[in-house]
Amino acid sequence: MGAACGSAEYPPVSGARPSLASCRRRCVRIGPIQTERFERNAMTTRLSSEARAGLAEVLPEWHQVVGRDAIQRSFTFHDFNEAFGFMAQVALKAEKMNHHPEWFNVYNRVDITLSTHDADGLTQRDVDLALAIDQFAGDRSSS
Ligand code: HBI
Repeated sequence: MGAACGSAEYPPVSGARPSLASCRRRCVRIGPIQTERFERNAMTTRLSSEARAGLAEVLPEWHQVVGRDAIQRSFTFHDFNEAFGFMAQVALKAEKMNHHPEWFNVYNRVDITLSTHDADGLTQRDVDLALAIDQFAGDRSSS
């Protein structure tokens, strides 16, 4: 079955979405508690096996951490200034998302591990943050 507004599925299954009108009707009827629950589910529902199968394509530079449900990528910049500028961008984005990286920096190197602690594993939030991080790194970094 497709994801209804307020369902545990995140992201909703494409092609099987309810109409916007029916979604609005439900949300109006159920109210903000349901919306909050949807947000909570998005944060704490671990990635499905289908989503995991697509990870290598969506995030080719990220690797699965051995022995842990987390992904990791290392970045190398020209110097500390560039590495720290990148970290500042990531920090602002992370704070906005209320989703924070585990990271290590020495001089021009930044190692980032992503996992959702509240879910004890990978969620869509990690994928979203990893995509944003890749954009910040752009061509400035080699892996
Ligand atoms: N960051 N990576 C990550 N995982 C979390 O579960 C998380 C977070 N930042 C804030 C956050 N959770 C809050 O919801 C509180 O649990 C601190």
